Amino acid sequence: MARELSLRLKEDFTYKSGRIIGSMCSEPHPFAKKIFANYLEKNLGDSGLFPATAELEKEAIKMIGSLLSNDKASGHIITGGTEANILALWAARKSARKERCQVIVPASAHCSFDKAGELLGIKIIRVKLDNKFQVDTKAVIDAITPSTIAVVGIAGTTGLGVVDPIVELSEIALDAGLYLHIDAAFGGFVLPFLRDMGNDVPVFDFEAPGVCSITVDPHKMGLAPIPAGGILFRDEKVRELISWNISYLAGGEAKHATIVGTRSGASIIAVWSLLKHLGREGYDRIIKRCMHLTWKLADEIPRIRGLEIMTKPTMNVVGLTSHTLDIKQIAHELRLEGWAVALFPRHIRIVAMPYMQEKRVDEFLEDLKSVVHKLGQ
Ligand code: 0PR
Repeated sequence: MARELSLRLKEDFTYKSGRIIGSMCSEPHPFAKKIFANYLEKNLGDSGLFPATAELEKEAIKMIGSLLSNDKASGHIITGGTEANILALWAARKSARKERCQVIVPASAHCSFDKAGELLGIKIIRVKLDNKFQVDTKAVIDAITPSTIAVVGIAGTTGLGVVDPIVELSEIALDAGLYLHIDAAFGGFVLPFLRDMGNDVPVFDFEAPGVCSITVDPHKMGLAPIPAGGILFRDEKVRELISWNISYLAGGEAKHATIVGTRSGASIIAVWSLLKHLGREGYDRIIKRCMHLTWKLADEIPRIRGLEIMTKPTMNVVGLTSHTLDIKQIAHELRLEGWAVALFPRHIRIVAMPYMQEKRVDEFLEDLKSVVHKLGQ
């Protein structure tokens, strides 16, 4: 079977190859992989059977909460950023108790907000960005109507890793009595460590008083095995809004505040262990390496004639674009060379993930140069 599987799975990309250069997911940390494999039977859908695992989830949330300036946060390790964003809008809708609901999101918001909108019957209003690709806060204010229940800010956009002006959004939300959710699915495991290293990181988390919940995914920059998303609510009261009592379980009565019922305890144990194992210093070291590669890419790309970067990177995401060449063609040629880049409408996204080696980044830059040269002829 091992041989058959290796043959059948040959066509898949691997992170080890260093060829996946545009993804926000990563090869899980080897330590977390081992832990994960040991606890596959744990199910937090029936937490009464696994109270010790449930306790580790509380501790993991507390650890992540303290990275985000709130060790009183309440929440769950769930399937991913999509589930987290849906849960946040669900909590917002419950707290607003309105018939017609609208949520204001930046134009750069991840498509999971559109999924949430359809599922929850909420109209998603996308507002424009400014010239730094941050949400235009004046446009947010202008978009508020009596049906608005929430505002979303992003700390690490999907396309460019940009952080919205969260303090301003917090003031707007508090003034208007609106729920504020921050999508830090990617940036939540980057920004606290950039701050540790003395970088000037604007407030993006629970330190801003209007923030009610944050999405933060261990399976992106946290290096945890999939599935491991995270939803953190400011306190237990917000989580309670979407909590369901299940009375008949084998483990006794339990409360679910997640979309799924049966859910992986192994994910949670892996996240808890990895947070303890790496500690802040471990993550600091990883982010430092990623940023070194990011600066290399951001320096080298504009040196290639015809190419430029969309904006100075805030975190380990680089947007490559061109005024003279078609980026679709560049992405196509790079793919033919075996590079898995992400293609957005106006740019190609490169993410300097922890598994990437400098050698591979140099090879990528060489191939990029050749592709651009060929297309420019
Ligand atoms: N929020 C942000 C800011 C994201 O970038 C992503 C995923 C999510 C939420 C959703 O996270 P999950 O995939 O864990 O549910 N962005 C990833 C990326 O851009 C993966 C992705 C891409 C997921 C497209 C879904 C999708 O339709 O690589």
